[in-house]
Amino acid sequence: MRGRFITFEGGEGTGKSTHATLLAERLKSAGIGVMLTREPGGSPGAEVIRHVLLSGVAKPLGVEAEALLFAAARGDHVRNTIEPALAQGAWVVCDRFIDSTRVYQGTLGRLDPLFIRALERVTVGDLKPDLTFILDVPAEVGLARAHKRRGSRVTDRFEAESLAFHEALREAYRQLGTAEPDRCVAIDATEAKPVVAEWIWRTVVERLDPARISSLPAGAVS
Ligand code: T5A
Repeated sequence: MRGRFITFEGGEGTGKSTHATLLAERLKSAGIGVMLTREPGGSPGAEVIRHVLLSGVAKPLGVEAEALLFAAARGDHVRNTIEPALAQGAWVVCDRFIDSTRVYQGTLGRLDPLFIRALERVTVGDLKPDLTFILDVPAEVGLARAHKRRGSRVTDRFEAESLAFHEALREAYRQLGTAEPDRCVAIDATEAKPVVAEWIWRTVVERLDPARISSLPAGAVS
């Protein structure tokens, strides 16, 4: 049986990595095979492109070129990590995916939606997340969390954008969630981690019924 595909989206420091990791652990405890991965990155080729993008060296090339680089990384990630894992029956939990390009390069970068859709067609084809969590916190809260976690390390390419940019990002994610309610669930991530984790778990149980998978006879998930 093919696995399920869950993605985490939201602005900087909203808790995506934290909750993707907690969900992956909980699914494993429930007896489900899990692949925890991230974008940009998640495959050896895509991790190289991640470095180019987050260091900011590609910024002078323009937003269109950055979108092409995110797409190149995504294509490699889908082919070499996500698709093989789903085909083997694992559930894939991914920190960022297509919605990040839609919001950062599409809405905020003002790239033509037709161009963004064309990139999606080439990189992901028919692959769509079964469930997407959009973690929502005020921009200043997310940035403060990201800064605290980063410590003395250098701010990355997108963290360094203005507060107005991050507020617009939050609004763009809200609109995206409203536009696709069957796939996207917005989560108030200002609450304490255990509370947020429990909301996420309940949503997964309601929408994707992991108990049904883990109760299949051994060998049925492969
Ligand atoms: N990008 C990416 C694009 O522009 N286009 C694309 O197509 C793609 C795929 C990726 C960057 O690339 C851009 C978007 C990004 O700018 P990244 O380093 O992967 O860069 O950065 P982010 O994805 O933004 O990840 P962050 O690490 O900044 O944020 P997270 O993952 O949302 O936050 P997390 O979990 O690391 O938490 C941050 C801190 O807050 C604490 C955590 O313990 C941690 O210390 N925290 C909480 N504290 C209090 N209460 C809670 N509920 C908390 N939850 C977490």
